[in-house]
Amino acid sequence: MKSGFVAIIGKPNVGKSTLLNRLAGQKIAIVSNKPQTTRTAIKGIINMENAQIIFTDTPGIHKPKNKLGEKMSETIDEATDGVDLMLYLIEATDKGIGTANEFIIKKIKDANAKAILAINKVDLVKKENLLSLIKAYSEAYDFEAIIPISAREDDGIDILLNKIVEVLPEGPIYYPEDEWTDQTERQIIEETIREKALKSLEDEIPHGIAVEVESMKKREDKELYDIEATIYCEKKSHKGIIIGKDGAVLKVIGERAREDIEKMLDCQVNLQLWVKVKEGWRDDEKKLNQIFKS
Ligand SMILES: Nc1nc2c(ncn2[C@@H]2O[C@H](COP(=O)(O)OP(=O)(O)OP(=O)(O)O)[C@@H](O)[C@H]2O)c(=O)[nH]1
Ligand SMILES: [Mg+2]
Repeated sequence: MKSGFVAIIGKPNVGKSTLLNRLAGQKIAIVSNKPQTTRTAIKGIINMENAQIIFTDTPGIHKPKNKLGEKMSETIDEATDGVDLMLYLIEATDKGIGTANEFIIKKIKDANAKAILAINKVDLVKKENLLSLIKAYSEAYDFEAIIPISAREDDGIDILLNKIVEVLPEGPIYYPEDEWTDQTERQIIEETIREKALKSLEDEIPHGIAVEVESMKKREDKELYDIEATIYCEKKSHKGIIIGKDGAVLKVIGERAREDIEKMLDCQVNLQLWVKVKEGWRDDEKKLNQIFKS
């Protein structure tokens, strides 16, 4: 039996959460085309015949601009501390290593950790374009393997998974087999709503959004959950945009979120969304502690 802890790390938007979901064969972490989608460390546990792997999806590594960013950085440090393996993700479209990835390589070097490099989004480039990237990275660190993949198109994932199992040590089963994440139902619902908001909004608004489930109750007379949640934003002008003309934008966010939540709970859902302004929450310790459960 092989087992161990694997941290998925890399720059924002490279496809870490998409990869976690693909490896697990189910949606665990939210995904969007906006950088800094993931804010906390999210575990995804997968059980194979001969292995249990505990993956942790982490926020994209970037220079913090506020307390939220600082918390995200701390989260990455905690999530990578003492893991058996770093699964380091870069994009196939990169032209070279670049300063942000040099910083990440230094982190891996300092931790003296085992690391596999996965070059994601190979669906966007010709295979021969990968050669120079592979050369540059193999000179930068002694990776256990460098594996081109497409998390979205399900290319190279089996090869990657086999390599991960190969590298992991012999070990016990750490989690019961029916446990697949460390997120609570409430957190998954909050993240689902945030994902739909990210997909419906542009510019700087998505970065300033936080979601909180206020109440969640199952009706006694009916197979139905009543869920109330608040979307926090940072400015009054943002509130108007999130709600949209005649409530149109909020309606779409709510409908899309409700569909996903119904699938997860396997039950009908009545979802009520509110939008509130909380200026500067990204520098507000109390709000951040709520998100980061500390
Ligand atoms: N073309 C292509 N796009 C991909 C692939 N994997 C992920 N994406 C897209 O890349 C974007 C970012 O994906 P995420 O999984 O949210 O990236 P992330 O690294 O978790 O991002 P952060 O949480 O912000 O750090 C999304 O639009 C994905 O659909 C891939 O293999 N090919
Ligand atoms: Mg992510």
